Amino acid sequence: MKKVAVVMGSDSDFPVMKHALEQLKAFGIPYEVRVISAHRTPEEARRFALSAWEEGFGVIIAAAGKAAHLGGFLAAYTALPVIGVPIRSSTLDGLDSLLSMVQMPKGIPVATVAVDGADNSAILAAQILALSDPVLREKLLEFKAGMAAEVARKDQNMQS
Ligand code: RP5
Repeated sequence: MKKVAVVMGSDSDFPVMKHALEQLKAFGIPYEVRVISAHRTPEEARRFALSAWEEGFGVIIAAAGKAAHLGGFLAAYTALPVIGVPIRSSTLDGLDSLLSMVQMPKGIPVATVAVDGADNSAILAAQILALSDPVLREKLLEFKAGMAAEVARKDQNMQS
């Protein structure tokens, strides 16, 4: 199975992004975690993105806050799908990160999830990898069935 790269702009993003790691672990997806900054370590960001495909990654998850250019920066250098997680790390409550990530110009998409949406970034990565992995597809279907059962249980509780 291809690996997922979970890249964050700062270790201060980790408390949010650990939820993505937990979700990937639950699906049995191999991953690597890196702290790489588009602004503070641009050379390393470029090197990482240029070699990510050959390194065996299938999806890149990029988390960053404030002027959150990491996802777009990596996407500029790779044909891998890049999922962006805007982090709520400034006085603007994450709206700055969201707009920096989601408003990519034509040709360089970053599949942006909600502010601090780490779980969904991992689930979306799993869905991309499942296109060529029937076992992972089964796990995703089980995951969805589990969510449906949980809602049904809550519905039942409301009625009793
Ligand atoms: C962004 O700036 C990081 O992704 C982080 O969300 C934010 C603050 O970084 P630190 O100053 O805490 O390292 O680049």
